[in-house]
Amino acid sequence: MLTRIDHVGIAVPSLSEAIPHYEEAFNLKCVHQETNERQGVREAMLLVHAGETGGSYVQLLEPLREDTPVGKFLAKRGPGIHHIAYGVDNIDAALASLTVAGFELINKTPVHGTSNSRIAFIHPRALGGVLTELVEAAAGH
Ligand code: V0V
Ligand code: CO
Repeated sequence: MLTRIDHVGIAVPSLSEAIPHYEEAFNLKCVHQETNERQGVREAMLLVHAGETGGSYVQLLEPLREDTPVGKFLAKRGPGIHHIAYGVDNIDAALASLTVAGFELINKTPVHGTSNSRIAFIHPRALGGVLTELVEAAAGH
């Protein structure tokens, strides 16, 4: 079902500070930035590896407001790893099979993700405290 680790999502208070920090630490390049109103974040994608089945990235996440998933996370836990995202070829099929297996999905149908990907979250309660995202990249990504 899974094709790669697509990204590791990291909650940060400030993208403008975190982006150059990561770029300098690991010689990474920030290849995309986007505001996602529905998810309540501004995010930056730093390319780690451009693989055959799609890239792997560090995703830095700055909350748009306090009352958002990342805003609440920062207030409760402080900066750190927020979620892990796995690539899938067919997110509809992946969600159908997880539903049959009884996993608690936050998104029963895919929603808009970075660079026009289709994404869905699985509740951390269902996976040992790890917020998990599935990503079906847009064609050509
Ligand atoms: C909260 N909890 C987490 C967590 N956030 N556990 C692990 N990892 C996280 N990131 C735990 C928290 O410690 C509580 O545990 C419990 O969940 C309820 O916490 P809460 O603060 O009351 O939060 P809720 O219930 O309002 O919301 C938590 C969930 C929410 C996970 C349901 O954050 C959510 O819907 N997340 C999915 C959307 C998202 O994260 N979007 C931002 C990334 P105890 O105390 O009860 O044990 S957007 C993105 O990645 C994009 C756009 C992309 O990749 O393209
Ligand atoms: Co993500």
